[in-house]
Amino acid sequence: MRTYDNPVIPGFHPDPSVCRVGDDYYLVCSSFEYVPGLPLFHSRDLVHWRQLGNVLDRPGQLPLPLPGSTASRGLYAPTIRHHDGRFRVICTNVTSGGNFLVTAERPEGPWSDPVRIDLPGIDPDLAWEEDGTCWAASTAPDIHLSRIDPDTGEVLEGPFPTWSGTGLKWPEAPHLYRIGDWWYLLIAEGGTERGHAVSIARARSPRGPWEGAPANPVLSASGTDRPVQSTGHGDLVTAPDGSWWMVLLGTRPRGFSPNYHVLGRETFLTPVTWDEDGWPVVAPVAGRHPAPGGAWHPLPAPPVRDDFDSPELAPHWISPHARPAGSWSLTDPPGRLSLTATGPTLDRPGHTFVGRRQQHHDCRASVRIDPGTGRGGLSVRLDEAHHYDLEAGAGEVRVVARIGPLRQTLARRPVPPGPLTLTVTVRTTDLVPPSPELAGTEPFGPDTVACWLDDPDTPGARPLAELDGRYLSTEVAAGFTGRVIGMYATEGTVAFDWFDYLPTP
Ligand code: 6LW
Repeated sequence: MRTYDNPVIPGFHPDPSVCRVGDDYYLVCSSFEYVPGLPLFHSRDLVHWRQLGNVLDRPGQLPLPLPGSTASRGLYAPTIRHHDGRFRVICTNVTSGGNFLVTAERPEGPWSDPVRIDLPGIDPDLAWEEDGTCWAASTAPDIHLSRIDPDTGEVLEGPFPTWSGTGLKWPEAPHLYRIGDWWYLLIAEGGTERGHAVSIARARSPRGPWEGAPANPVLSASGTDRPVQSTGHGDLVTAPDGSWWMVLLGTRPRGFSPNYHVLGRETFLTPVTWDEDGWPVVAPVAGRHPAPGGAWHPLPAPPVRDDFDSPELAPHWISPHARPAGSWSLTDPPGRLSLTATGPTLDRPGHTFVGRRQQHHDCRASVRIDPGTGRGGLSVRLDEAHHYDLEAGAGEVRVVARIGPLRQTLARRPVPPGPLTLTVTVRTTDLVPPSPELAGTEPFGPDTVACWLDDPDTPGARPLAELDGRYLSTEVAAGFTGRVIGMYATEGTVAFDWFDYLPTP
């Protein structure tokens, strides 16, 4: 039997929302403080996803830099729908401006400038009645419904409170669907951490009265030892064969008690069936499931190397807070990514950084860098207060760890002028006990981040430093994002000839 592996979109890709148009599925995720904003994916089978672009990909769609933006602020929980021949994405910029809607004829864009909508709270959703009446749900902090004009953003009625779950904390992430003779209201509750759950209610009209499912919550990993935890924030979709599916977020904690997760909240897929009373039965999320029937469209593995020979940066390259013109170039000289420092430290917003999500627990990233007279390198980051940096400049390479209020240089090695290869390897096994006294005890996990100047494959090669991955986990740093590995400049201009990222066995 054909199977698929979860997560279907690994790495920090939370709050997935999906729609189907014919045989094609489109999915968007939250992007928080990173730009470009709202990654948009395409699939023909719900399992294999390719990033088409980003919904908010040009100045003018967002106030940039996101004013006052700090880690895990910015863009939260979009919903994507296709109605009347147009794609619509509704989302919240929690840093400035609140709720807004953008539209496009084609998912590749161009997406419109945002239309502001005065909805309360976060996690907005869109649904239409057959006569064209448009409903927007949002979380404020309970679930509210408003009747809106999606073209002008005008609120025509409401907001009024509606069904808000079974009493678990943080009812949020509403999605309203017309299915058969019922309206269903799917929500998340329990908080986005280990208590996360999905619950559902139904009514004959969006105005209620709502009746909760007897089996609520219909999905939760809470209190289990399943490898996928924190499951919630689901969105439903049907396949052309009539089968039902839920995309949702989950985490993959690792290590000894307590567990840590380092890749953020990822996008998972799980099958849904309906019981005889018309309630959905959501399969607990596993690492592997029987695949959807029908179409099957595997994609080639993404290239390991980006040579920076294209005229544009690929859509998976993201930057925290802003990527101002003048801070980066693919043409000066051509075939390289040149980064020019906009701030002197990775410890505060306003620095120059271009990275990609770490998507695998075991992986390797390398760059060929010419620091010239500048300073820059390769960094694994969760936010400004949690990052490990392998940095070249002023005739040396050094490893710097920033963990909360602490910043320490762990290793230095003199190097001759000219290009260098810097490598970071991440391995699941924690080889570094937190202190010598604990050597030989259980691995504390979740992983080890090693920084190399020498080729790790050379026999006898040793890393400059090995760091405990727990400090780059959500459990330590808090927040809604995950690890990003990237190139940066903190002084002058630094040129990158290529960047390699590969999952390792
Ligand atoms: C999002 C909320 C949530 O707005 O976390 O897991 C918040 N769910 O619905 C940020 O992702």
